[in-house]
Amino acid sequence: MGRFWALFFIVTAVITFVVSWISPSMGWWFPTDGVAVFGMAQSTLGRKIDDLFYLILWIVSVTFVATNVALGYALWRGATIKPEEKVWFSHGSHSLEVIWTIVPSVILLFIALYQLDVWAAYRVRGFIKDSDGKPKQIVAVAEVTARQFEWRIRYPARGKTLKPIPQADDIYTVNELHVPTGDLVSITLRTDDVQHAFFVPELRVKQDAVPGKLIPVWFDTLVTKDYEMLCAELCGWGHYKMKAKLVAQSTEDFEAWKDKVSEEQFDDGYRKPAE
Ligand SMILES: [Cu+2]
Repeated sequence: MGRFWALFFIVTAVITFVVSWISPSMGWWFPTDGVAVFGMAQSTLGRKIDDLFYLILWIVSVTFVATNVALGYALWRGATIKPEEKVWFSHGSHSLEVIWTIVPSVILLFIALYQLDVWAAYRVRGFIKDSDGKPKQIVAVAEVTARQFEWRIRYPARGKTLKPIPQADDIYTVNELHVPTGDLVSITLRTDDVQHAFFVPELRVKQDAVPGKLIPVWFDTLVTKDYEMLCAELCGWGHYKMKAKLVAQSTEDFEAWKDKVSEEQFDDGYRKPAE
């Protein structure tokens, strides 16, 4: 019976390892572009975040294999030991304790320092640079207001910039955020009631909407398509209804779409009678 349990735990570890390593390419992990074996996010910053995730996957894989080989060896040795064999007891090892305290500390400290640049680019304006080293221009496209249970979006009229206070010619949509592909765009995130969270999984963008706060969130999109836009905070009974759409389109299509919505919104229904 001892051999059965030894094998059981060894096989479990092998399956866990294999599943973890094929997950990214099978789409069981994060949604990706599906191109490479290790698929990537569809935004520049998202790709940097993915690099961090893959680095951590490497580190935990090496640790997992090392500890599980030792565990498997101990289990198998214990299961196959002959009755006449002398058992060996350990009462702890000071050097081992020191090693497995220092090594994880160094690894954690390394990750903490290594991710600082990505964190800064994600959170601090001016940390995203152009190819010539200048801070990249961020285009404020819209104000996104979460409420139970929908997203209300306010855009400035064509040729105008987004103002903190609603303007007479602003354009409004519900559950559909349009952005121009390729541009580094920002939204101002707010909430009308409880705490919500703006989440676009394919872009690796996630930000809580906190009552009383205006929070800028910036991201770019590498592909022209519709992305899933979700609420990632259990905000009430209708939380599931906050599944919306982020439409990334070419700048011309974006402007044309704005014109169309503006025309519909300000149409007073009056039609000149035919002569
Ligand atoms: Cu919500």
